[in-house]
Amino acid sequence: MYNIDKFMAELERKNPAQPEFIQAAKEVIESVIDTVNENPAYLQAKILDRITEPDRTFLFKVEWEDDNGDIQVNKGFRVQFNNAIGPYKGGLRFHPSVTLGGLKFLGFEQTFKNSLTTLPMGGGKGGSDFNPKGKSDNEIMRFCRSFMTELQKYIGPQTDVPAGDIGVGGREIGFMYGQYKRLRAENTGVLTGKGIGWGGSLIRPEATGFGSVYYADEMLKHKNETMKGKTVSLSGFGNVTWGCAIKATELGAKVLTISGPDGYIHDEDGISTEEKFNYLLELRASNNDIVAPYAEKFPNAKFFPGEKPWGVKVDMAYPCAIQNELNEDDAKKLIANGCQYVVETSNMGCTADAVNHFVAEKIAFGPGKAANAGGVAVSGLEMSQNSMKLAWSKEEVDEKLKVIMSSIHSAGVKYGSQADGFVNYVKGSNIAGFRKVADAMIDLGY
Ligand code: 2IT
Repeated sequence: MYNIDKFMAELERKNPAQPEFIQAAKEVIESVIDTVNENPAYLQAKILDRITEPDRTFLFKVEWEDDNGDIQVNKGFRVQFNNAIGPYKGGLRFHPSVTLGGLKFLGFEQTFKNSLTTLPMGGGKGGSDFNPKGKSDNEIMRFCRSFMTELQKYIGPQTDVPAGDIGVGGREIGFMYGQYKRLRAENTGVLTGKGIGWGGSLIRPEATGFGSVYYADEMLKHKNETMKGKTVSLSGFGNVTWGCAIKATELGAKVLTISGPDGYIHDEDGISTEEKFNYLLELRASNNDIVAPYAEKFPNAKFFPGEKPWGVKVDMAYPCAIQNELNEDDAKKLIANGCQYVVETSNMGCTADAVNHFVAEKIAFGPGKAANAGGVAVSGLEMSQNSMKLAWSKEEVDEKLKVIMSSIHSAGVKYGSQADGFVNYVKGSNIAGFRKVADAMIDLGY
């Protein structure tokens, strides 16, 4: 039998100074501890000890030259967490906050998220402490080239397939894929999130945001509600926020906020037009990492410097920026303002206290590894298309994405429904994601 306090103390001892990894592991273990303790095969297999240890981690040096001709040095990482159900799969994050512990949390989450997608993908994550803010396109290209020169030793279309994450979009994937092809002389689906003209999948850029709204729509349906007329707050302003804003608007909701490291935007008119959606893409492409210019471009909108959007009265909140961006105080503010749905679209966007508060207050809370799985799901569909050497239409990919999000929602309901009808999606999704990986690990031996 596992004793959770003892297990967590030992995990902390073995992984010092990695608070995000411990936070992610604790949430999963709290959800699955009874399932594990009631299953002799899991106990005999020491499954918790094995599932919390990454298969391997790579740390490497990335040297590149800036526009002044000065040499710059960054850290590069790839965490191959678990490949029991398929090749390692997960994004690359370029952000100054990137550390090994942070990527271990993301690789751990990715393992269970990918399991929930129904597709055969293991979990991995990588990236660099490189800060794209203020960099020229040429600097980004030189960095990506140097990063891939080393990373290509550890990845491959059948072993480990990276993609984008914060700071890594189509432009960066292009530079990295180009370098991979130069070095390996092969045309394979070694990365996903590729451009449409060179092996990418339609809907991949939109997929995380679209998927999260499809997931939210399932949560609403489960309570006999619809998106129509709901007010929505989003954080962030990148690719994920963009996809959410488009799909939420299409389903009849009104998106009121976006945010950046500099503060948040409140747009009473709704972030709801083609022009506004496209402006989000411009903000991201500028590499300035700020949202303030939105209020200059659309003067009816207000900019609130240094603040987060969680004080705005809305029916639904979607954190879409970065881990731990929504804390317990924010959760209390949202609930006090009548918010009924929280759709965690960033990875571990809510602190543990915030999540526990939402669940205790019986707010419908969709955890990141379920709600944001649409991105990696369409990455999985991109891999399928690359393997078959064909391309599906927008409609085909979108339909598959909808089916996947609905099945992820159902898995949460199956394992997370309580006697009073409340669905604890955190517990349900963790159990569903965990079981598939754990069962595969047992089948494969050690
Ligand atoms: O967090 C995520 O799921 C991603 N950044 C997408 C990963 C992928 O392989 O598409």
